[in-house]
Amino acid sequence: MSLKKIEKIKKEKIKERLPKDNSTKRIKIKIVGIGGGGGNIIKELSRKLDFSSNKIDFVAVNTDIQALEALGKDLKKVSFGEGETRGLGTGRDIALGRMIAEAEEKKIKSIFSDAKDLYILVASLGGGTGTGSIPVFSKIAKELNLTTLGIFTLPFNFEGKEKIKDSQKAIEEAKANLNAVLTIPNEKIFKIVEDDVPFNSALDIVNLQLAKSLQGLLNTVYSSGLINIDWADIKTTIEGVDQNAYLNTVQAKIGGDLNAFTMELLNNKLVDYDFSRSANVLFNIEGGKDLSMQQLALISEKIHELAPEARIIFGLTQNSKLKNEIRATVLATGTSKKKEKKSEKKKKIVKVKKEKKVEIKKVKKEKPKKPDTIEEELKELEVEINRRNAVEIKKAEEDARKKEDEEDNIFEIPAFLRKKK
Ligand SMILES: Nc1nc2c(ncn2[C@@H]2O[C@H](COP(=O)(O)OP(=O)(O)OP(=O)(O)O)[C@@H](O)[C@H]2O)c(=O)[nH]1
Ligand SMILES: [Mg+2]
Repeated sequence: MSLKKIEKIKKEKIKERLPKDNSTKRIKIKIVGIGGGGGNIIKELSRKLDFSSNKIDFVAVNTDIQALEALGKDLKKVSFGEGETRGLGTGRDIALGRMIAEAEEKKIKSIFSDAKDLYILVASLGGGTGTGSIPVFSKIAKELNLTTLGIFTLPFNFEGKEKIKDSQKAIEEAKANLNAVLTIPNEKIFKIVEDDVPFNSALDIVNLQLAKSLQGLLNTVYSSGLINIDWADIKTTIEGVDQNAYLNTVQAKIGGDLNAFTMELLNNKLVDYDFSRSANVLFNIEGGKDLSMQQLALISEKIHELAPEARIIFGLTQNSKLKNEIRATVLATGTSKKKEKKSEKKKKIVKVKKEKKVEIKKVKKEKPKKPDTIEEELKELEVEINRRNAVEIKKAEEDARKKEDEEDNIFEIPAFLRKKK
């Protein structure tokens, strides 16, 4: 066989291995920045991420026209509630922000009308526009059956407890209508920088870190890997409702301590998330030609050890730009069911105990005394019957709890052993 022919066969073989419909290239994403902080973050993202090939659309939404203009010409902008705020922002009025978003339903629907695969909502909470709008955006996204990821920052502690509470409330409401939500308390910045860092630089560091992680995630879908992660994998990871999310990207020189590298990957200090309770973990490793399966296996084992309940999806991508370096990205979501069940059970027990305490107090109040009349004697008899009923109810509840525990134990046994039992 001639050399030319061998080359031709080689090329055909490589072609065969690539995804036929080129599906990884067709994923369309829109990132919507809401309010001042949301706009700043997507500006940082648009600088970092490649959107020249129309893969990612950015749009900034605000009630503050000056803030929108400060984002430059390249970002698409939508102004909200000009009639109400005269383009000056809500002045941290959450109720006003919400009212405006509700009145701008048409504009929100039009932002969502371009049939993207994934819509990412980004806002810094604590002000009026972002905090008031995210529950409205989320509700409309759910009605339109879109796949969504929320990325929200919480205010610094020094901005006041009230603001943090209002922001958390808005996140809870939005989360019920989004697939997954990544929460970054701005306060966590102090875990990675000195306390005396200027306010604006602190915000920039948070924004930059977030941009890096999102870049890592999008790299995993946009480049076809040796072991390929595609849109379906990401969709599986974020699908569901009311889930917390975790995202991180780290890069290091090859030959270093891979264990420490993995620990850093799984410990993004800015994100509010309990990794050990992950239900889904997706991770991708990028590296040069010398990327090995062993590295993949080691990271995978560590993830399994730290998040034993998680379903793990992994990918391996060769990236010729990474010379002597390795980069890993992880996206995790959810709360593993088993632990959730246990915590729910705990809550139930606390509730039953509380009810019991009230019952006991009631019974104690009814001190026995000698009946004078037949009516009083009958009343006493009734109390006695009720007391017995309470004892019977308590016993029935205890039996039910025991049964529940037994059932739980059965589920801890793997399926094939359960059958035997
Ligand atoms: N991480 C991060 N947080 C920011 C940024 N800008 C503001 N924040 C935080 O977000 C909170 C809300 O500020 P804005 O985003 O300006 O508020 P808004 O949604 O525009 O609302 P109003 O201006 O009150 O209508 C602030 O209290 C800060 O904690 C930013 O660029 N990055
Ligand atoms: Mg503002």
